[in-house]
Formats: sequence, C-alpha cells, structure tokens
Amino acid sequence: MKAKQSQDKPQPSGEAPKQHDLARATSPAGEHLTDNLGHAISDDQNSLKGGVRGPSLLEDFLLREKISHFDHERIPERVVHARGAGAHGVFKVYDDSLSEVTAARVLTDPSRETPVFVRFSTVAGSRGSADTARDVRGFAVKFYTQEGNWDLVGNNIPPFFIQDAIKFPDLIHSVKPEPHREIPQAASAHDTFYDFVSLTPETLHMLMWVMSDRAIPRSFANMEGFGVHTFRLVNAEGRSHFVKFHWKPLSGIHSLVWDEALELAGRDPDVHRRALWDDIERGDFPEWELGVQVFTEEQAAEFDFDVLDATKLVPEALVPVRRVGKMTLNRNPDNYFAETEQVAFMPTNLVPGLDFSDDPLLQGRLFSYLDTQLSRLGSPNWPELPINRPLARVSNHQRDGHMRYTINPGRVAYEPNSLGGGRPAEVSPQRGGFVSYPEPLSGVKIRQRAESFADHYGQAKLFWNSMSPVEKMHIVRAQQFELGKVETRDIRLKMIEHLRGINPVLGDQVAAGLGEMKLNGPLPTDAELMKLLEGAVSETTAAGGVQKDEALSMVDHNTAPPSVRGRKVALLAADGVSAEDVGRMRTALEAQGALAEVVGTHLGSLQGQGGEVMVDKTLLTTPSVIYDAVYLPGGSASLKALGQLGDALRFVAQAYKHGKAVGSSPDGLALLKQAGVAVSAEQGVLDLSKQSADDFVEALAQHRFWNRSGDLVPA
Ligand code: HDD
Repeated sequence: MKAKQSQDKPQPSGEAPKQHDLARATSPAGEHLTDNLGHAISDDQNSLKGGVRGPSLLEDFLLREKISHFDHERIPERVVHARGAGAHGVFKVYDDSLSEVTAARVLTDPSRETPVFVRFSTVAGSRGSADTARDVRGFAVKFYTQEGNWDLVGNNIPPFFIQDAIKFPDLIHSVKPEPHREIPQAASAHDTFYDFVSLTPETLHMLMWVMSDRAIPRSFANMEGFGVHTFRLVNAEGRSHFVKFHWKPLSGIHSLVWDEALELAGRDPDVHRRALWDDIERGDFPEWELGVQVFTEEQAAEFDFDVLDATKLVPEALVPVRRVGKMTLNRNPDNYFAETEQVAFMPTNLVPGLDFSDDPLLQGRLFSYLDTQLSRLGSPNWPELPINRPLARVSNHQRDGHMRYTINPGRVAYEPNSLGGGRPAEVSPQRGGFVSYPEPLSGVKIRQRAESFADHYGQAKLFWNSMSPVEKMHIVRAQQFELGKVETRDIRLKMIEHLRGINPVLGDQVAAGLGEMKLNGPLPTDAELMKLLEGAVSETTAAGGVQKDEALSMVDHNTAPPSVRGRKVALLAADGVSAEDVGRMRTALEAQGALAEVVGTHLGSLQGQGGEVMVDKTLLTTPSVIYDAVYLPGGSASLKALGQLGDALRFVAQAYKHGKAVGSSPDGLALLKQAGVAVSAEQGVLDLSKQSADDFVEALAQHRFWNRSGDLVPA
C-alpha cells in the first residue's frame, strides 16, 4: 500500500536517503517518562509542595524544567509566508535532454531520485490565519541533491509586485494589518495596500493575478508553481542560457469561488493543509511536472520587455514550456514544528549548473533569506537542523555559535593549513566546485531603474485579454469587493484610473460598483457582466507581440486533461437511503480516482434500504463548500427526511450556486425542486433516471458550470 509508506521508517538509506537521515533525529515515545536529562519521573500530576495545601517549593526541578521549556517553546513566525503546510517527496527528470544547457545533475540524470521537501504558504496572514485568504501562495521546494541543497523558492503566480528588492519592506508593510490597530488579518482589501499599489503602478500586472481566481486555489495540488525570476542554466562548457521554472499540477489548476473561500475561512480554515495531509495519507499523492522555458541572452535582447524585470512573465506563446521531470509528494511530516516550521529556504541554495541573473529583486533576496533565518531560528547553526541539513557532506572551518551540534575534532579551524593536512581542500570546477558564471560586467555605480523596466500596463493587459469571460467577471467582482473596503475615496479613484488604463470596460465596471460612474440602469448581473466583458480586450505592449496567451487561463487551458482525480463528492443521506445506490455511485467515482463521502443526518450508520450505510460526515459539521459535487442517492424515506432539513436544502442550493455538478436519483427530484435547482444536463444538474453514474462523473470532471442562469453566488 502506497499510503503505508508514511509510517514505515526508518527506510533503508538507498531508497529514501533524506527519510533515513531524518530518522536519525526522530525520537519515538519511550517506555518511561523522563525529564529532559533522562531522569525517570514518578509523579507528573503534582508539583512538590510544603504540605499538601502548602506553597510549591523552589527545589522542584521537575516543575521548573517543564514550565520553563513551555515558556520558551515559541519562535518568531516568518515575517512573510508565516502560514504554511509542508510535505516530503521525490523529484526525477525524465531524460538527459537538458544536459545540453545545464551541468546540474538533478536536472539531467534520469537514474536519480532526488528527495524534496515542499512548503506551501500564504503570504500576508499570521500562522493562525485561514488557508483561503485571497493571497499569493508560496511554493518553495528544497531538493536534497547529492551536490548540496537546491531551493526553488517560488510562488503560484509568475510575476511579482515589485521590480527592486528595496521596495519589499514597503510592499509588505502596506499589505500586512495596519500597524495602529492590527486590522485586517490576511487581507489585501484595505487602504494601506491600495495606497501603495495606486502609487506604484509596477504592481498592476501581479495585482490582476491576485484579483483573479488564482489567488483562491481549490487546493495546493491544484496550483501551478513558478520560480518567478529569470535564472541561468550553465552547461559543462560554461555556456549560459536563461531559464524560467514552472510547476504544472497533474490534477489540473482549479480554484474556489470567492463566496466559498469566505465560508471556508470560518467552516474549515485548515482546508488546504488538511487536503494535502489527507491526500498523502490516502496514497493519492499530489504530482507536478517541472517545466522550463529556456532561451538565450540574444533571444531575450529581442523581447520588448526585460527578462530581468520580475513583474513580467515570458509568455508561453513566445517560449513554450518543456516538461522535463516530475515531483511527487508522498510522505507527511512527522512533526510540524521540527519540519514545516523549522525548514529554511534560501534562493542562494544553488548547485553547479545553475546560477542567478541580475534581476534586482532576486539580488535582494540573495541577502534577505540568510538574514531572516538568523532571527527566526536564532543561531547561525540552523543548517544543522535535520530538515535543513544537506545529504551532501558538510566540511568547513565554520565553528561554534549558539546550539552548535556538530563536534569538529582536532586543532585546525582555518585555511590554508598544514597541521590538518590541508583539509578540507577546495574543489576544482571540473570536480564539482561551484563557480559563478563569468558574466562580463561594466557600468557606473547608480541608483536608477532601467528604461527597459518602464512598461507597467502591457502585461496586465495580456493577462486580462487571456481570461475567459467568467474569469474576467471574477476580477471585476474581486476588485469591486477589495476597493469597496478601501475607506479613502481618493485611493479608490486612483485605482479606477489604473484599471481603466488596463481596460476601459474593467475600469468602468469597477467604477460603477463603487458608485463612481452612473450606468443607464441597474448594475449588470454576473451573466450580463460576462457578456459585456467578452469582447473587452486591450492592445498589449511588453508582451513580445502576444495579445492573448491561453496558458494564462484556467478555463481555456489547463495543465492536465479534465479528470476527477482527487475530487470529493458528497452523497446526502438519512435513514432509508438505498445502500445499493450509494454503492453504485461510490464505485463509479472511485474507479476514476474521485472520493465519495456519505454526509448523513447523524454519525455512525444509517438504517439503509438493503443494508447499513456508514456515515463519513454529518450535515451539522460539513458544508457543501468542502465538496466538488453533490449526489442525492435513492430511498424515499431518506429524501423525505432530508427535505425537511434546512441544512440539506442549503447544501444542495449552495453547491448549485457555486457552479458544481449536482446529481439526483428519481427519489431526490422533489428535494432538488425545493432547493430551487432545475434539472439540466448541459448545466450539470443530472437526473440519474435519464443519465448514468458515469455521466455524473463526466460532469464532475468539468469542475464548474458557469452557464447557469442568474447570479451564481452567493447562495
Ligand atoms: Fe520571499 C519567504 C517567495 C520576494 C524575503 N518568500 C518566502 C517564502 C516564499 C517566498 C515561498 C516562504 C518560504 C518558506 O516556506 O519557508 N519571495 C518569494 C518570491 C519572491 C519573493 C517568489 C519574488 C519573486 N522575498 C522576496 C523579496 C524579499 C523576500 C524581494 C526581500 C528582499 N521571503 C523573504 C524573507 C522570507 C521569505 C523575509 C520570510 C521567511 C523566510 O524568508 O524564510 O526572507
């Protein structure tokens, strides 16, 4: 069983080297309770007192040790990306075809299986904030290669907000809760963020992404990942190519709708971390293909945008993505703090065959990550922590510091030395010593933005053009929501002008929602708005002549063929449900890799028609927003009982309003009607007396039905 892998440790080192390495530091519960120095404890219930009702004694070393350790068990949370979830896995390249452009063995040796640890995160919220906030997601991958660690510290959005690292503290201060009253948590919808954005138009391209459904992913497994910056690949002859890294999810890119995201923030704020954990425990391992866009400096010089500008992407229509390998996440951490919290990523972690570019945002990051680990983890010895230590041997003359764990024997801690036999010695580039790419440089010392970074609207237009009507509608609604929360009118007005600069219809519709433009009649409904936006396109600039890039849309294009892999379906049931129908639908769904859960009126088992039916969740604890579709299995007593429950009616109505597939046995049609849901196969509402369970599975694979009439959300 694949899922079992999680518990079976330690693994033999040849099979799972990092797992074996971590097992050396893992301490399962022992037989006897002891203090931190191994003294056995006979009573852990009572402190030592002078008389049973008397004061505690200072002498009580057990009390003092326990309380004192507790007092110090928190470390500072990350200044950004504080909330995250991690998993172990492996990466393998498909073949050696990249060896023409890089000497990195991790990218060229198909016989290698490189262990990885991945941490997904939101950016703005604190550790305890909700998973579904509208925000960028961090997508950080640590490859434990034989040549040392390589960290690809990316996001789920390919451009970045700013061009120069010197603006990063300003950007983050603007989006974090406002400092005088610490409001709002994990939200960009407030004055300081839009004040900064409105005065910093280089943010506009990424703002469009953050207003799109990309910023409310369905799950981590349904997100793309991007290295963002242009990096270098360097081959064995020392020749350099530029590269952009991509992660393409094999279960496709899918998002929530905003109303779902808001409800989930209350109903299950851990929804993403829980899904990652559950998928791995079940053996349904999330997978991504690594993609590369490789291009030469000469090609880059021809583009009408600068590849060193992190607010720009390289359209896939201009340089196609080659899928070169696969990453599989197959093991949950054993301890959140020791692994997910203490893991430390740094863009400076590189291996020979890779190098940086001169992107000024990347250049600043090269300083920031090492620096932040010192205050977060408290000592320069953090690379010795099990989750951070490389599989490659560490040997140098760095010594001492807080919590030094390694014991370096001998009298020599300097280089050059003769007393230590000259060891450890430098390694020549031919034998794997890292050399920086000898990029020719010349220039004057200057604080100035390059002219080639000046276009801030061109790629925002490309993104806008590339959206399907429903995706455009969601951007308009998101911007109406966000700016609707901005209290300073002047900031709202500035933002409307920026949005008009991207597309006049976009700007006008947002303006109308904010009461800054009068329309002839009421505000358009979602369906009307989609019609209006269909032809709303803008002439792009700084996009290599590309007007529309299908790869940017989640609806027009996806990273994997439509499938139901990992989708979750609720089967609503009460006593009297048809056990046969439940079994039939479960079989059809599971055959295609989807998951069926019986959501019942109570826990335990239901007295079903034809046998007992076990309940997975109840209507009280589980809302429709946890699921991708809902099915009403047969059994007239069951459906009659459900029809009298507000929770059940709401469940169905809400799934419908969120555009999800709805299926019903003939017995359930009355309940559908009661919930205001009309049967229509094209609109994903299936009557299973006319259609098969497989048709329902196919509808589920379409993910959402945007063709339903009227406003879809809120339910
Ligand atoms: Fe950053 C964390 C991604 C720009 C400074 N960043 C952090 C994490 C991710 C990113 C995924 C969380 C890693 C983890 O899970 O532990 N950051 C990015 C991307 C950027 C970016 C894709 C732009 C392309 N970051 C950026 C800049 C700076 C930083 C310009 C500073 C100059 N980032 C940090 C940091 C963090 C961090 C303060 C906080 C915690 C940490 O590093 O380890 O150093």
